[in-house]
Amino acid sequence: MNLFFSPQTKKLQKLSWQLRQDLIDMSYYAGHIHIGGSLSALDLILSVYLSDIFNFSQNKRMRSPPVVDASKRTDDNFILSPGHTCPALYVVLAYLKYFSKVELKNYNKMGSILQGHVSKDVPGVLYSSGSLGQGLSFASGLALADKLDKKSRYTICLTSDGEHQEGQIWEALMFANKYKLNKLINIVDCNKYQINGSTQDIMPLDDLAAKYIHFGWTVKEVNGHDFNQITKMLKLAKQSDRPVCIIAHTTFGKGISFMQYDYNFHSLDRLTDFQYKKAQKEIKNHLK
Ligand SMILES: Cc1ncc(C[n+]2csc(CCOP(=O)(O)OP(=O)(O)O)c2C)c(N)n1
Repeated sequence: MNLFFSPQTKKLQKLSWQLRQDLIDMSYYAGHIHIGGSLSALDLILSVYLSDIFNFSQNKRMRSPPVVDASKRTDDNFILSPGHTCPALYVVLAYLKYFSKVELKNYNKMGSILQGHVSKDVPGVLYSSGSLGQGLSFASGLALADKLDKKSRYTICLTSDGEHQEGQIWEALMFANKYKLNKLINIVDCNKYQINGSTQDIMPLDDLAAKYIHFGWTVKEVNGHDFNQITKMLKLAKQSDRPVCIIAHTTFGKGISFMQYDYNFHSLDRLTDFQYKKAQKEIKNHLK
């Protein structure tokens, strides 16, 4: 057990619970939402954006519109491949003031910029998705372009375990290996569940680390809710001479007792009053 928590780790831990509260509010006020995977992915996205390991300084303020011209962008790239877990990205971007936090309560409602799958119409988002398995290919293309342009930018992609059932993921692995895309980091949110069951029952990934190693990638494994571990691995990932896969072992529905390990919470239409109060109480206990 690691008993040392740096001030930065403590800050991220507190923020993680505060943003979990935002996700729960969205699940109560907003439209249909994919919550199980959003709660598992949150700490990974938080670490990418708020650990000062990567550069996301250019587009931070609402008053400066995001720079979309690739030749002028200086920020690192973040690609969310499983587009249905966009609520986790949106609460982080709202915290960083890419857009107003008020918008979160309109999530997935008619007319809102925040629709149910990630969209590059949202300030700070580079890639729209919903069809699983494609984000890593897009990220590999960005990483190759930066390599050819001799840019020092990193491309961080977040993929889910369920989407590793898509063949295109394995094409991207070969491509990234062929072009030695050492500034490409794929974080796999291994929460072990998907839309209608456990990943193990539906299509087992077996030894995912061994598979990535055979495809020529550097592989690290972490507890995907331990900020010390995640940030340490992200720092190490920047030193690799190959593409890096960080297999993050996460908890589906992390933090809300009745959602954890229950694939029925892959998505939901709205939390009931009882569920909302229970979830709020559980989060408050962590913020005391
Ligand atoms: C190509 C494609 N096939 C099927 C779907 C339908 N689908 C949406 S989410 C999902 C489960 C994906 O697994 P995972 O991302 O691990 O789910 P989570 O952990 O968020 O529950 C599926 C099959 C899709 N969006 N795209």
